[in-house]
Amino acid sequence: MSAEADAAGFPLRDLEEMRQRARDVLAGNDLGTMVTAAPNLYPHMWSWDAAFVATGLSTMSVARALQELDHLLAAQWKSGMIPHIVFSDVPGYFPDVERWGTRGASPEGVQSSGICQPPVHATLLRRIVERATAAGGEDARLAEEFTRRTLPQWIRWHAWLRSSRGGDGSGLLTIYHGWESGMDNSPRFDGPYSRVRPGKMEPFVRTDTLKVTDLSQRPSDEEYSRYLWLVQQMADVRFDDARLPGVMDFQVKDVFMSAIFAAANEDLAVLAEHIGLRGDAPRLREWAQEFREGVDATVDEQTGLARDRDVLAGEWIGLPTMAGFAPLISTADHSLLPRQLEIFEGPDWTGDPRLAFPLPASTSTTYEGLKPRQYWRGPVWPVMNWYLAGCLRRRGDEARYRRLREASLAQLMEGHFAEYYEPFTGEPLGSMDQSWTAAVALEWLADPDAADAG
Ligand code: 2M8
Repeated sequence: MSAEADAAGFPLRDLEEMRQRARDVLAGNDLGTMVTAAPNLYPHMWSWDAAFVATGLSTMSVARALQELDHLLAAQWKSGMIPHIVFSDVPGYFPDVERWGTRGASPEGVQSSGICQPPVHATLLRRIVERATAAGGEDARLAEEFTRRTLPQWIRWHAWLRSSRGGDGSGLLTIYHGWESGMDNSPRFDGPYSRVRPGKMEPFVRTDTLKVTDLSQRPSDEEYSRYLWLVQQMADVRFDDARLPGVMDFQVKDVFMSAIFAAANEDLAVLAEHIGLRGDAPRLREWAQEFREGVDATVDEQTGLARDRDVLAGEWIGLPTMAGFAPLISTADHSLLPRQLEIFEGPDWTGDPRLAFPLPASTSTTYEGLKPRQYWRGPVWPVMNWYLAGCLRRRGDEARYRRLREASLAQLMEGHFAEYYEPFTGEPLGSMDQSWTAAVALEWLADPDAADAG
């Protein structure tokens, strides 16, 4: 995997250089108590980014990793919701806290958005705790103290998701904005968004397209006006959970987020047991089971992929996106796995010989709507590769984990730690020095077997 580095140092020379650069990226984005999601495009803390960033930080310092999660938890709303953005004082991101209109709704002294993101936190906290426990000494003590102190907050977060977003017995969580999925403009949401008709609202000026100036890499203006309309609809009811079902133009049962939730409930149960709070575990395991079953029930027998549901239109959304692999994250039904894995490794996904690296793109590479350079409509996302590989490893599938690790490290050798990559050329796209990309690079490298891949 060695290559001649150019004057600017790209591509990287070896894995040791990758480790050093990834550390530099996180250090460069660190404001002290928050690592911003990216240096320029995203100068704040994002909820699911922060969880990935914390695991990356824990490869260097468990104390700093836990501080990151503390910063996120300090923004938790009274309801239990963990907001998707915790704003720093750095200007230049739109929509900012004023546009969100969350003052008064978020906790005193906190500036946040008013929606949530996928609940990967308990899963990644479990990973940090396991790392710290294995290290022993002060790391183990800190991790245990943190878990004991914050467990009630994580449980409140899950309880809020279960009751406000998943209380209808479907075993699926509802999102009211594509931003809540984290896969903002995935074609999964084209149908639901087509029915969002923005009414009268304040004009706005985007800042993202000032930073990523190749417009083909970002969502369109039309998409943004729908995003902003949904923000306004929520602000109009003061982000009151009980009123959202009655007012929101966008309501989707998100299968990928539901699978993440199922897995995270199991992980939170394990954490509760780890600190001796066995009483909380049964309820968390019930939720895990409920959402596992909810995800499994969405699988389309014809395509073998899991589906979202457009609540307002009463329709399944069965497009070939990464969300179709939700059962790989959560299922306990082993009869579903062979087909899912066959598709995952087949010619529409990681087995497509045209790929620069055998890694899953955000939509199938043979999908007619594939946009290989555009955000969640086709590019490969390093953070997702690591998360999915971790799910496979948990199932004992070490061979597939290792293959994904090898391909991911080969991809990241180009050296920019980009937000996402063009699937066929490997071109880095979106933001460079994206924190969660650097964090997962550190995670891949922390695996002792990673040395083999060099
Ligand atoms: C992207 O989303 C934000 C809005 O939340 C944006 O485009 O401004 C998504 O990729 C999301 O998943 C991610 O958490 C965020 C920060 O990396 O950027």
